[in-house]
Amino acid sequence: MRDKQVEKLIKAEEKRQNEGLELIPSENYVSEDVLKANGSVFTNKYSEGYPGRRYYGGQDFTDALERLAIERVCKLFKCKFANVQPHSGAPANLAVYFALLNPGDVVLGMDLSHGGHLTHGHPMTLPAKIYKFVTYKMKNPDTGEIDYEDLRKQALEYKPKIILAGFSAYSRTLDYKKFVEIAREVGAITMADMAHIAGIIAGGALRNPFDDGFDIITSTTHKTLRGPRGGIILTRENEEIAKKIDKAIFPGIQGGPHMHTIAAKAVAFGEVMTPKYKKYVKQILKNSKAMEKVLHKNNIRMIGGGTDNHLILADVFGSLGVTGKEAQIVLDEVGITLNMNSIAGDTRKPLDPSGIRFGTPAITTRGFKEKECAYVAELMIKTLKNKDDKKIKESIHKEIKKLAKKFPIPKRFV
Ligand code: DSN
Repeated sequence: MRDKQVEKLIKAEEKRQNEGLELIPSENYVSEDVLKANGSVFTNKYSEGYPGRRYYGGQDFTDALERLAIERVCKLFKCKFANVQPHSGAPANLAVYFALLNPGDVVLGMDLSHGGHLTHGHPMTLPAKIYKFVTYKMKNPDTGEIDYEDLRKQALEYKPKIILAGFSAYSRTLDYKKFVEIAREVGAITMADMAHIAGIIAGGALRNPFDDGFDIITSTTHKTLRGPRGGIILTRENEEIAKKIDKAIFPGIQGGPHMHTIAAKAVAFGEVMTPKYKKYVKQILKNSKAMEKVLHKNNIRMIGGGTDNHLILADVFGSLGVTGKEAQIVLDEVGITLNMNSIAGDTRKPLDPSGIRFGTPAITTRGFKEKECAYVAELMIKTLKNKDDKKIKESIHKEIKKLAKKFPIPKRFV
């Protein structure tokens, strides 16, 4: 690379990723092929519109590429329609709202402090300025069960146009059938934001909301799907909804699609179709169970009482007297990256909350099995219990580096 300043930063980031362990549950490593497609000459191309109806010339190969990505993702999720143009998860969600709602219409989604996402109605977001968001919560944060009775009550009271299932910090299983039943009762459309677990669903290890009758799924493509940073919107079977969503993406909220990202999405979807990927997602779940077991053994409180998916939300302040921010910093020092996170009913502020959120997608990509994951959980707890002991932290850092070296980040998945 001729730009030495940027090259130096890329190399430094590469070293950080190689030598540390990535436990942020929304991060992962992509294959060399995904990187190659993402850095391909499709970067140079403008393609406003959709296959067969573009506004610029020179679309000899973009149409075939976008059709391929659509065909693959529809096959993976068993749906009829897909829009593969969203630049990421937030525009994907915004586009669904824009497509289906009028200003002031109601969306019923999961409360942020109970695991929902900013784009599900946080007051500082654009959608929250335009539409009305009401929220449902867990009945009991120690079991993670959603309060479906209250969800129904709110649905009957507020008559939402969209009922939204989905999360970024929830570790249990949602009862999609119940969502659909309630939505049908009040005439709402069902939307599942599956950004965190889309890959696990596509790989067959978690239930697909479409199998229970959900209308729409949105997702990012870079988490468990192990693709480029991007988004998708899937529609199970309703063509009218799919057409509205296409219009909402372009020209509604986006201009030219990023065809290089769509190329990388197509490659990632191809990788997700392989038997190897199915094994990978099963192992993600086994690995988070192994970490859960260690936390249980050490009496660390987990929100939801444990995990059914790839992530764990632990109340480190309540259990160890270490705040989420302190935990994030001290774990970073020993080479483990994760993120501080608010927990349900948190009395602390979001920038120094009570919890940490971590997960297994990235370390599973590296080849970690239950044994290594349990060991990492032990090392995490040891670090937190000895957060001011330089010597112990140094020895843990050495262990982490050793593990990272033993399990290099793979470049090929197929
Ligand atoms: N930032 C992503 C996450 O970490 O969950 C979702 O927005």
